[in-house]
Amino acid sequence: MHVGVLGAGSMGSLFAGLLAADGAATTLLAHEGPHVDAIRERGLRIECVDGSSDAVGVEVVTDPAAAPSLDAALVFVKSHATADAADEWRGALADAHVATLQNGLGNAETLAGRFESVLAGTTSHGAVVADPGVVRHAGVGDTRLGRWDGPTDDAPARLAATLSVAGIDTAVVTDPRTALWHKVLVNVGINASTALARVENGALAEHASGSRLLRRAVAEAARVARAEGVDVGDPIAEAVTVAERTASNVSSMRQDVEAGRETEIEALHGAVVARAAEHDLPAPVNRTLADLVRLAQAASERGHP
Ligand code: KPL
Repeated sequence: MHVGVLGAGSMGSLFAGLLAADGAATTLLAHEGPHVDAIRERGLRIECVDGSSDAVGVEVVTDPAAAPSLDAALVFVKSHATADAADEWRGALADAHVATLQNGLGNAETLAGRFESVLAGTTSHGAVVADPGVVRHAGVGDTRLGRWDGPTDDAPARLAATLSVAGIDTAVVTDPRTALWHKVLVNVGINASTALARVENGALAEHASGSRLLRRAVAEAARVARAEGVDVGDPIAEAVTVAERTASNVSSMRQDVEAGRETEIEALHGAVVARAAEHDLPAPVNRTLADLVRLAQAASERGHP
């Protein structure tokens, strides 16, 4: 199975590196930049969770017209870039099973409007691009994926097997929408608060104020998920467990705010607030967190730390 990985951010780099290290046919589809230059020159260095590190050769393609024929594509661009990336790489992805493992709501719908075969799921691995050409695997997590749209076939099972063999344990789920909501509820509990307070994930489990924020944001968003018919289980316990398990992680939203990049706020709290309005539900905590992140993002885009 030839797998394309769309997006050379932390998670795209990690997945492409682990697949390539396992010998799987892998192509990273990305934009030019210092990270891609370094991968071409020196390979991709993966700093593993056990402290070891290895450089692996990864094929990188930056020109959509030069992309090889792909059996599957893992979409890892930031959620706000999904539509543009899908349009840009449409030809390369047209015959592939296109799988989103991105954060947030709405990515699978965006892809399903463009491709025949769409899979969706979640991953809770922690990763960070530590330097150009270097990805640090900050924490081992779970990956789940299942069929979102298209024919019922063994594509999810085949992609899950390819990932699992490469050390990315992946389970096939029959209801990726529920898996996505579970991850969204964890993310709304952790991402905005850690980005705004500039703390590591564990602070939300350790400090009473962090814990209150997490609980309120998750409880509010969970009411929206339930209004959409999703069985969310005990989302507060789940978010607290993830905050504890990823205690030393710098959340992806904090990484984005600190790097002056656009965050995934619209696909997380923004989407929760919009869907809450559709169900006539209040969402003041998520609305406030969203506005604060938008403000922080706007300031950091203008160069104010
Ligand atoms: O997914 C994450 C993120 O940072 O986006 C969590 C689970 C919060 C881990 O950092």
